[in-house]
Amino acid sequence: MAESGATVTARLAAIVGPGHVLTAPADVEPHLVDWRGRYHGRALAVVRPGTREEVAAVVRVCAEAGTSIVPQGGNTSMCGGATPDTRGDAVVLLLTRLASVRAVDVANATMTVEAGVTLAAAQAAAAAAGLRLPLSLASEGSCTIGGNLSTNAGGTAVLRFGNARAFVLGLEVVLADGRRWDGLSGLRKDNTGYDVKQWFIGAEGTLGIITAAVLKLYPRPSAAATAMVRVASVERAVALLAALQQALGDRLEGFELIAALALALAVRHTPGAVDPLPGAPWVVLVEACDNGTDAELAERVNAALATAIEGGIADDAVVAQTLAQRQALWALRENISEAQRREGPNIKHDISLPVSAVPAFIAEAHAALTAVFPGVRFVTFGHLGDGNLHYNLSAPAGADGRAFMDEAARANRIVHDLVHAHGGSVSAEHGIGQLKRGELARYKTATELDLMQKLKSALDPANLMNPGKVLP
Ligand code: FAD
Ligand code: 2HG
Ligand code: ZN
Repeated sequence: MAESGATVTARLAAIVGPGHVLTAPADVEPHLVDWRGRYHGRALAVVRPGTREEVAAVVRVCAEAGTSIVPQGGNTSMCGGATPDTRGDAVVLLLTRLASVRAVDVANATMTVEAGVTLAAAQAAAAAAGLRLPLSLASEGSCTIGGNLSTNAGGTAVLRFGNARAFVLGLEVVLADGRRWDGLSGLRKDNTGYDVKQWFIGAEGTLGIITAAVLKLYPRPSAAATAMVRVASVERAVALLAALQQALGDRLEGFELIAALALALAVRHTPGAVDPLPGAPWVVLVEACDNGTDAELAERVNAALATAIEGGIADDAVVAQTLAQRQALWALRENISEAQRREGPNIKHDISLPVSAVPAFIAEAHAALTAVFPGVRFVTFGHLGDGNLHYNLSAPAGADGRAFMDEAARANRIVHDLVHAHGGSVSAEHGIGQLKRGELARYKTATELDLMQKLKSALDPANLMNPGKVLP
């Protein structure tokens, strides 16, 4: 017979201490709603284990009681991945007390971090040891390593360093039955059979709980340069990417496209901000890093941009002269999500395409959406260097934003069918969560879905790990 909720919470309190089993509505509430405010769930309790042993013991109790578990880190998911459903019988497993950097191995250029360490804290720990963790997201002050790995997060330096997956050398996981797998290897080479850690990266908590990871670190560059470049069209932005890759090689770390409307929203909602290139239809934010001096790198970037302007690829550019100016340019880019949230609800599309297909996709999607939703506003921005756009839609000016959200399914169909037709993906970096399960059913092959389902059944036969997420 299933245990009562009260029995389960009492058993959990015996493991983590009563102060770490939250049931009071005011304590639980922030963990039941997602960052975008799209989903609102219920839960038996929010449980906050403080060690990997406690995580394992909590999972064992839940497995015995048939209680499902929703892992949560910083709760910054863009697709409701860390929000429980409305049944109210799951526990939210909050990992934020697993917050220690266990070790930094400078000679091996690795760090061992627990799942609840924020990305910003992990970056700071690497920097304190003279190294660099170049995974970078606007949410880095609150998102956690466990969440980053579980979503295989992307961000603004993927062009050079890859997604979160690329940083992982080892993983420590609590399995659905409560067993612990210690795979905290710091090896760059290890071909001893299946690469088990990969199963849990990007699994969004549906296969097990990540409790710690060994991450690859990089040397710290001594010079950085940031520029904002005005381009007349997306075609020109794509041409600029090729030109800067040719001119700067590996020094090019970030290449972010921003449409006029997205930039205007960021300017409006960023205190003290000014538009550096007023009237530009599109801008590109360029980030370059190198050894040597800032002045040498700035000269190289300036030369590359001058050539692009002379060649008619770009129209104008501002190159930051100081750290404060670099930060101001990046603040505009990083504040777009928050600015768009303040403007009201929006329909997000986190899509990726071959870079070469981006201009045609944008033209076709613009025409198709405008025909169905006259006046729809395109808040397009994203990581063009990776072919990843945040192709976000806001309601026409003056229209009811909530009513517009009711059109999400129709808008998604137009956008995602076009993405699929161009050989793209309907989730580039944010994952599936509960937002895109239906889309997965539509765009994945039956064979791929069957393999995913088989892995899920093998690792979580009772379907207790983050049920209702990812799999259709
Ligand atoms: P949560 O939101 O708490 O959880 C995310 C998923 O991982 C859920 O499915 C959850 O169940 C699971 N999970 C969490 N911890 C664990 C664990 N220890 N073990 C197993 N499963 C776990 N994303 C990008 O990729 N690129 C960006 O540039 C980017 N920018 C953002 C900017 C803003 C302003 C915001 C709000 C979000 C942004 N995101 C971005 C999305 C989000 O920050 C990332 O998905 C991030 O990786 C989530 O981390 P988190 O700790 O908040 O995870
Ligand atoms: C970013 O790149 C994030 O800023 C968020 O991935 C994108 O808000 C969004 O749609
Ligand atoms: Zn992004």
